[in-house]
Amino acid sequence: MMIQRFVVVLLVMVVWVGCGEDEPDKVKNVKAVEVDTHQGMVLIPGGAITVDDEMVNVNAFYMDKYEVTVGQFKEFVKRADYEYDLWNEVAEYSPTDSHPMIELSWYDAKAYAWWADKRLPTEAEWEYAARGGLVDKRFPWGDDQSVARDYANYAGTGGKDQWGVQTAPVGSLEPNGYDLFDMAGNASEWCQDWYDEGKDTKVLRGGSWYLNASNLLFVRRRFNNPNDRSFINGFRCVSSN
Ligand SMILES: [Ca+2]
Repeated sequence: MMIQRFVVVLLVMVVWVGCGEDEPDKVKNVKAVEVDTHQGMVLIPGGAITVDDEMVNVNAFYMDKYEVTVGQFKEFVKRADYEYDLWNEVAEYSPTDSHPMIELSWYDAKAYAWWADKRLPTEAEWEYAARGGLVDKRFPWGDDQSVARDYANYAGTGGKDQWGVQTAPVGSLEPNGYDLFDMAGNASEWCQDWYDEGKDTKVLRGGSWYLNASNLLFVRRRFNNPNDRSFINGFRCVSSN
């Protein structure tokens, strides 16, 4: 009599363990899979730009039209089993799923971007996109500070800016020349680059709902320790493919 052999097939779940340089350690699940990876993004043409006194050539890339929202980040935390528990703090200034995600570190932003198969913009990419095709202007819409509240939620209220002590739902104000919303004001946006040579702080751009109009100027570059989670800092993603 033949001895029947039972072959046990083990289905092994492949879990990323952070072996690649761009894979955040805390992301425990697989990446999001979208049919159209450029959904909600706009194509930014390449070109040259001078940032922090350095001329940089920027290749064409896609950028999120809107800041990453609370709803999108919740979806990431749930599906990627990501460790995050500051939802009460988030709700204080970004009360609905349509508001920009805030209270997140550079590492949190980086983890989301990796999961979404995107990345954080370099500072040059961020500013090139924020300029919206205009040359040598002070703000994303031009030089006229008197119309700032048409384009930006910053400290105080007036005109289209109806948000005094909180972020506005993303896309509430006018877009720039590349159809990007909130490149000035609302959440400050984490960039990929280090701000300082000692690599202690990361670049943040775009001013914020909490800061005054002068922070919307391109010359105003902000920075924070990448571990800081602040009520004014958020992000958006880009993609090169
Ligand atoms: Ca405001």
